[in-house]
Amino acid sequence: MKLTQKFMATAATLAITVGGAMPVFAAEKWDMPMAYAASNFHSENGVAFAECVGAGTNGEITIEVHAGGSLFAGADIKRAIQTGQVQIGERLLSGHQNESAVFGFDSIPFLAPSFDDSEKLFKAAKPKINALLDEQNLELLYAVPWPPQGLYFKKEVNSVADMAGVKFRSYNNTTSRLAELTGMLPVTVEAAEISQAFATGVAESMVSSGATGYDRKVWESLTHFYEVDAWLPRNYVMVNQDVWADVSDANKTAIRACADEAAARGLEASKAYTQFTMDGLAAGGMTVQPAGDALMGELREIGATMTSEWLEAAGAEGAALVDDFKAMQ
Ligand code: PCA
Repeated sequence: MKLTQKFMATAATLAITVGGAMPVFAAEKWDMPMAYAASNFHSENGVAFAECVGAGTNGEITIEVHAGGSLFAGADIKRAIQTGQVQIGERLLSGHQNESAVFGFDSIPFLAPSFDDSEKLFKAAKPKINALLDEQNLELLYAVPWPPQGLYFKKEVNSVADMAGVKFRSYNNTTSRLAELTGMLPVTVEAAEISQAFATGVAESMVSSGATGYDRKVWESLTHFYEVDAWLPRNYVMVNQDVWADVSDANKTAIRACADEAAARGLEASKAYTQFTMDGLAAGGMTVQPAGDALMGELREIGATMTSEWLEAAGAEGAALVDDFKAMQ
């Protein structure tokens, strides 16, 4: 907690204690930036989590969700939590592979392409992720996967050769690398900005879930969505550890219970949103279909290259995580 916040909280407690007969805890308000559209299931889940925390802590901690990157853009949310600019927030951790390659464990092509596999992979990774976040003054509350990742284009694509020179919107190192290996031109754009990027021609392709294309109405600019089931990256809700240390044990228990509920509810929502949003893309006029065999074969080869590159970058920790996951199969 920042000193000013601490001072204000203490002052409020004193005022309440002096003013009334019974000492009462000062109510604390936490700001929770989220990067994606308010209508997206992650954001709706965050709002339900916030309501649960308000009720579970008897109003001692209330959380205000700021969706759509309105308080901090996605890339800035993690640092904002670490440094105490906000108390809590949600971030796609694979966007921080420059800090540790291990953060990219959920974006390895074809390693864990289903919801079941993704849960197992997360279970294998959780101790390592928690240890890394601990070093960064962050406490993980819950994580929810995006639906499986597929490829968006504004033309029919049947092979990697068809992708040459296409401007490709990326959201982390892995997606930029995918662009390079397929001869495309990566440009990093936040999800909140993609409609504009596609409309203005800054980008003309991306790898993402049906969910993000649906949220951003990409059928206004793009024509094809190919189901690839490449990986299921996760959003992580994290709290600043100094803030967390000041939370009473009873409230910690209440917040953890809300977080567990949010993880389960978010997973189910992600599953349900998968088909719903692909249907929505088709209703918007897009061709939605599985990638063809020839394209899938080429993508799998590229995936193998990306897997060995990740294993090299993530070292023994990465290898152990993948082994732990494989042992669960
Ligand atoms: N949507 C996010 C990350 C993964 C996804 O499905 C995005 O495109 O930014």
